[in-house]
Amino acid sequence: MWDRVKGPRVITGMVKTNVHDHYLYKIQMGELESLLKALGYRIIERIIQVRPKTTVDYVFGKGKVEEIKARVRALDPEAFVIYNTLSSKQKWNLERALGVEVIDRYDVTLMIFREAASDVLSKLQIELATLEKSFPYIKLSASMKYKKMRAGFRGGGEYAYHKQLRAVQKRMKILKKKIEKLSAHKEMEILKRLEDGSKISVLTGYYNAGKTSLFNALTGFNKPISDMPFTTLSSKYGAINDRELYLVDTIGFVLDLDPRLIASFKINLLDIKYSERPVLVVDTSDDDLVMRIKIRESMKVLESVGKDLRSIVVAANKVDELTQEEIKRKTRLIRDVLGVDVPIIPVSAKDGIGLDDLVRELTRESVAVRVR
Ligand SMILES: Nc1nc2c(ncn2[C@@H]2O[C@H](COP(=O)(O)OP(=O)(O)OP(=O)(O)O)[C@@H](O)[C@H]2O)c(=O)[nH]1
Ligand SMILES: [Mg+2]
Repeated sequence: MWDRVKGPRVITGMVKTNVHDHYLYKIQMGELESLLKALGYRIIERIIQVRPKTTVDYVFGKGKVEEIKARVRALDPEAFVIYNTLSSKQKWNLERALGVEVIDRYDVTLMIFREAASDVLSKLQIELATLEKSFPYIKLSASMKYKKMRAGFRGGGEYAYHKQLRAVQKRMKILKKKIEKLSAHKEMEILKRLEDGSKISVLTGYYNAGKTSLFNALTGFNKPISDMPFTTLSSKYGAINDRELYLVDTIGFVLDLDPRLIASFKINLLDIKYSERPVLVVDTSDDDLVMRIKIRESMKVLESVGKDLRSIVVAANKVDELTQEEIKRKTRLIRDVLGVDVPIIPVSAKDGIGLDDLVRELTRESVAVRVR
């Protein structure tokens, strides 16, 4: 297991704004905590506040901030990690109030991405996303320091402040240019494959659904797989049936994927855009409710890049863990959540079940979109 027991300790927290939610928030917090564990952190406490709205200054209510401060004093964690998205002002205020670094879910996702990125393009995209995320905070903290310096009658602060900001802006501009260039090149490569008459099917789905395992089983590649979130960051093309079909292994989805992150990974989404029949890989070993939530989340991402849900093929993976009865029931559940009549192929990347059926479905001549 990747759960390193001795890592730095953190407290996690969330302001839960839906008073009627008794389940989803637990999955959301569980997901945040597995991302943290994957980074080697130990979760020593979880603090949830239920209130209809987050506060502009501290996310949490004033009283709760005092309570968190007491816990931070008692437990002395490395950081306080919150599920809600933090504005620069909230981060600044909370850090001053608690005396410890405060980060949000988006920061954690970026940290994971940074660890997993191995190719140039992913690295550039992550650096840009990180700078874009932290720029308002850098601006705020630089101006606060500058103000302090002015109060102390020490000159030169303004110059240093503007110099720092300009350097960050310049770097962002360079990164954007490089990404654009690589992106155009990548798009050309995709178009060339299509012109050559190949079909492209992208493997999409939640992280850990088994996309890479399926990709390996079908293409003969030996890409790394693991139960760590975001094992795969960059896309990889693999040909099958003498280049009749290209399978594409891609980055996994997460709950509440930050729109800024989707934007910075637009290039990866190009693969989905050009895929005639995207495969949605679903982990059937999950509980029903978790399956429902993950499928809905995946549908949101697919729709956000303009995919007609009726064009997808579902690979219901990990059926080696289910009985025949359960396979039937889970298939019905998937159909029910999707609300469209698409092929659902039970497969096991691990035991090689259903792989031929999946390839047959993907290489079939364009099927008229079926509507229920
Ligand atoms: N039992 C079972 N486990 C599987 C199967 N396919 C994948 N797994 C396991 O599921 C975990 C995730 O597999 P990956 O192939 O890395 O999943 P992924 O969707 O590529 O994950 P990311 O790259 O992180 O998005 C690993 O521990 C695999 O061993 C399967 O058919 N059956
Ligand atoms: Mg993968």
